Amino acid sequence: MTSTPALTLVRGDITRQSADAIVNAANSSLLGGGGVDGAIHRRGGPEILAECRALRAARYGKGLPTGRAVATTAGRLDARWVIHTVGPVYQASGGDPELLASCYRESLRVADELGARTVAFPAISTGVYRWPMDDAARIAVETVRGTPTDVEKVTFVLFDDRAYEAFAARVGTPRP
Ligand code: AR6
Repeated sequence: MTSTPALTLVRGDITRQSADAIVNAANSSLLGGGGVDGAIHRRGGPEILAECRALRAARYGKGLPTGRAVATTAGRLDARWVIHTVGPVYQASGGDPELLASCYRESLRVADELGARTVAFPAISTGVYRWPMDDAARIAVETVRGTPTDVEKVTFVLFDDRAYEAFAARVGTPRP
């Protein structure tokens, strides 16, 4: 493992990003849903869901556990892989930061297995799963900075100003 990746922030739609791997904020069924998950399956096309179904049948009949990650093709997205990770539901998990950190660590581990060098992440668990944005941004940035990986560039793709500002506050502005 080389070092820790360079961090970039983008405001926008993760399905419009170009990266070796795009991370999906999935649920344990791996069968799709709303938010990022819905957008990825809509734009990526049916190939992704077909692989998710095959993974379920082969290995995750009881569901992919919270904090774990697994890869499929990226279908029509401008990426080679989608890495599906299951974020914790804030209330049900008691806000345990380790579970959310695990999503980022496990996604980077899967990215390393694949040989991905650029990875795009959404703000996992901050939508339907209702993790408070500032705390989620802190956990995301600290975890990516603290995880040795061969991934060279991580892009956090933030859907709105509030998310972008929360992540920008954590990443900080580069010193001149
Ligand atoms: N690109 C980037 N970010 C997005 C996009 C997009 N296209 N769409 C939404 N966001 P969520 P979760 C932001 O709900 O909280 C699904 O139904 C959104 O504003 O997608 O981990 C799954 O199937 C928010 O900041 O994921 C699960 O059941 C962040 O992405 C459940 O939702 C995450 O919101 C997972 O909930």
